[in-house]
Amino acid sequence: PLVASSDPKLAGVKLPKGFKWGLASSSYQIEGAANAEGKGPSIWDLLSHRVENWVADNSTGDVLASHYWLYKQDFARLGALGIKAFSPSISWPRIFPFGSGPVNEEGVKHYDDVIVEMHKNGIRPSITLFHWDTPLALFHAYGAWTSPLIVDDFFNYAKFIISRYDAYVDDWFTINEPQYCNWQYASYPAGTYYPAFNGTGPGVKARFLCGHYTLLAHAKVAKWYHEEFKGQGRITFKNSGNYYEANSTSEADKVAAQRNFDFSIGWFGGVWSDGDYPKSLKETLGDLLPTLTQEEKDLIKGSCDFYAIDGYTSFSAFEVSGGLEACVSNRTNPNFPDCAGSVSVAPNGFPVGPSADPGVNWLYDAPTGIRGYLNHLTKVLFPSIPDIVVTEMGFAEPFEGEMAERSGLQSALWDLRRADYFQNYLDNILAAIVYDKVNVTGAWGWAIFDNFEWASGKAVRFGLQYVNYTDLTRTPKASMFQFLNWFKEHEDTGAGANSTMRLM
Ligand code: PNW
Repeated sequence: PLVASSDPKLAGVKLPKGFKWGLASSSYQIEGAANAEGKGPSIWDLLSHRVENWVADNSTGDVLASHYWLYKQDFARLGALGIKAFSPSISWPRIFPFGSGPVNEEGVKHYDDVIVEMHKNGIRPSITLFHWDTPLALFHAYGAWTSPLIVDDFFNYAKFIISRYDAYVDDWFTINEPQYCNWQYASYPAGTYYPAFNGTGPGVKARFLCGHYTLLAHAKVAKWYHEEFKGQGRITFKNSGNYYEANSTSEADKVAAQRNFDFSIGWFGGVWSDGDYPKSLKETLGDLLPTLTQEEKDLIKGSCDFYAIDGYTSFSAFEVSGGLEACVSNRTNPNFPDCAGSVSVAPNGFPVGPSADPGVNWLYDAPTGIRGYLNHLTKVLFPSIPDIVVTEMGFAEPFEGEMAERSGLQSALWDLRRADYFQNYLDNILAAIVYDKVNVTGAWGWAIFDNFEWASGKAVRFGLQYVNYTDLTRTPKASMFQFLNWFKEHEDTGAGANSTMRLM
């Protein structure tokens, strides 16, 4: 390997048999072809085109890597590299240009062929149904995710896709990261993300309505999948969550760490307990948080077959300035409603990575954080989780300008920081499995190649392959080989008892 392992004792130690691994991305971030073959607009077409500075470099998803046109060569290359699983998302407005109503047959034919081509190249699909590209028509019609009407529109779309492709798909992810109903991401204020509503005070309500109907939409699809359709695969949603370590041993910092968990993954954690929202959310939000009926709680409870965590990095949590009490009693406090401070600094003195975003430094190369998180999630936060999959992990490079100064393409391909990130994250996932007995059954790298990084546009690159946005060539980076070599060393291919070395 290019980069040394963080734990030499893990050399040659095997993953559990059947461990699922591959690369991921999402429709709006890679497809391009934004107006092609009958696709309707999504909120991201509007935001990137019509709202000034929504995207830092003013780029749009119109062309990008043009995966919509180049998927055949993308899958041929993936297959040739030996990657056996890919997790894309399907664009809802390509299937239903108005969000509901008439089906766009050209879009359907496209995804038919995408699934066929993946299988032809030995690549197993795990598919996300919604990765933030809300059909614009639904936003205009009723405010999309802030309205109960979205539940049935999503349900109909999901039923259509799952009925058609279930036999060819391993895992269904209904929703990507419902946490972004409320969270701040990049330079936007909280809530401007896929609900595309923001605001403080009463505006917070829209963010929690968004979470509410997202969760109910997921749960309705999952119930149908299990009880009526009796699907052959597994279904869940992807959580956005980072690991929070209390910044000190003080009680206030410990409370802050727990509040950070509550307001991120805890918000949707009722799946693993009684179906309800956490007490801290109810107490702090009061009338801003919708109430779940007993029937709804029963629907939510148990609606995921496994836990999916997009766990990129670690944060230090600390008491918010002015104290918790003052913050929770003032709805216009900028820290409301979580009222817990956190900064993404590598908790144990790990190297600081380049910023992922022009507004917020959130992504640090803190590999032991993922081991701590996997333990905390399955042993402390949600002990009823049967197994856990890291559905996204990855590392961003500096911006184009900065990269050009560091000699452009050469440094982009020789991405040793990202290679180091994957080597050490994967080692720590393996350590969680073999040393701590956490039942981790899969890990996905983000991203298949450089893609549209939302508010950062094309300037922040997460790919294991470099995309030249002028001639659309793709080139594997050093991190791709590091990633592949890691799995070559640790995958249990079942080639006979003697080839399987176990640590304990
Ligand atoms: C995920 N954070 O978002 C999304 O699912 C992807 O679409 C995105 O490209 C990828 O991660 C990289 O950013 C996140 O601030 C964005 O902790 C921000 C955070 C986490 C996940």
